[in-house]
Amino acid sequence: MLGQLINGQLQLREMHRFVNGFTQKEGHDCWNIDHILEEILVGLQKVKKAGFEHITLGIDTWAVDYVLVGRQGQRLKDPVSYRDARTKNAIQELTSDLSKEYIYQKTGIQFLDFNTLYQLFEEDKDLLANTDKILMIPDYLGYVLTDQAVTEVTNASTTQMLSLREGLFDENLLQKVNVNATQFPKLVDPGTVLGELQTAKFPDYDLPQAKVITVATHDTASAVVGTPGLGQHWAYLSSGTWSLIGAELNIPENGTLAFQNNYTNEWGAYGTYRFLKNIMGLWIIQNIQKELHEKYSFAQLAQLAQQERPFQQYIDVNDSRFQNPANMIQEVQAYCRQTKQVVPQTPGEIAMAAYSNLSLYYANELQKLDEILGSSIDTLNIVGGGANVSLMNQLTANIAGVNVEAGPTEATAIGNLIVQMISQGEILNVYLARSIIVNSFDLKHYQPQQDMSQHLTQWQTKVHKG
Ligand code: LFR
Repeated sequence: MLGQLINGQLQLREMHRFVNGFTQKEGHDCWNIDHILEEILVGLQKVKKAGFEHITLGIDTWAVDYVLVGRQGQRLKDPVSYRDARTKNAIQELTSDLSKEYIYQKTGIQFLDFNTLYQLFEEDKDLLANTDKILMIPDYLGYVLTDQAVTEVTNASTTQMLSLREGLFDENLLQKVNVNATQFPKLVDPGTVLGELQTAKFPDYDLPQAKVITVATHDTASAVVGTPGLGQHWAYLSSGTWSLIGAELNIPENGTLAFQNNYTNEWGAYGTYRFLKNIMGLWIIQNIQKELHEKYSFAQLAQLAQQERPFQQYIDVNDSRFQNPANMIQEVQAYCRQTKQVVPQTPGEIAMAAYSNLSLYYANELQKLDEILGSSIDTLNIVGGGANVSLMNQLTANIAGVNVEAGPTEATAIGNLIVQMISQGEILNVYLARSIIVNSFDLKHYQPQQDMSQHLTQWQTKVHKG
């Protein structure tokens, strides 16, 4: 994504897009990281062809996954996806002698079985002993492009191994998973210059001169930077493969209520914290769409759903059975059958079941946020691809009784660009950046139209007792 500030407006131009996914390799779901690298180079080549010979570049990706690098700078194995089943029992095993309370007190990070902590716990010990560097995915990509290695904090915080108080890796936790702090390159904040793109390393590509900036490399951290929340009472929902719902805090909140509700304090750009919860998100819809042989676009699926009645079944979309099922449609249907509810059959019914239950979950978490933070959130800013689904935006407004501001859909790319622009002195700070976003993109407003809170109460009684 190419971004430029022209007459005080942020302009985006999509230069290249590619599909990313994991495939089975030696019994594990692995990412094809070389493919990602090649596609980045193709994208950069297109940027140069479009006439941009000097650029800055920022890379963000999903979190928690990593690459093990050996002493000669070589990759020791393909990175395993966090959706791989290897960590299924890891939380239980690891916390049998290091309590959950201790880990949460230390890190403030939610318990997700795929956190880096549990992934490393399942790694081969000899391999770890031969590992020179443990690099988070965007740090690895930056390393290959520039030969410079760092550990960027927004992403590193999702390892569940950083100490909230000291701001460093916690030795106790590292020891538990047989790694030590020297295997992580130095911790840096978003906005740090990483180095120059080593064009000579990639002779097959005609590349621009690029200064690589370490941005908020966790995609969700970038998305929050790119969310134009105004005033004091807004929450965000970064709605993509995952739905991340929460608030931006200046002081972390890792008290008992936050712990009991498994809220996370991931580190954000500019000294903030992402106090949020992971919800299964559009992953459910993405799988449904694929299983329908991509016969319908996402927009068409939403249209079909719109013709159905919402709340025909109450589903816990965060049930781990939906994390990586062999077949999502069958999994949703089996859930409904087992809980003695109407089984959705048509594409529209299945999509509506997913959308309406995602909206119920969002509304539930807005209540939780108010309860934990003592806040009264009146506006939910929805960004990411999910902001295009008006059906869900309106349902969420109706169930939660809040205003929904939808957009921009490319908040992650925008947040990435903003950190680059701030680091280069093109934009003064994140507050100004957010007002630039409001002036640059069409945002849609949704107000509650019909009180649907009774469905939340029923869902809470039937599905989500916590
Ligand atoms: C979103 C995201 C979430 C993280 C999950 C796994 O893309 O980065 O924030 O919990 O993916 O990395």
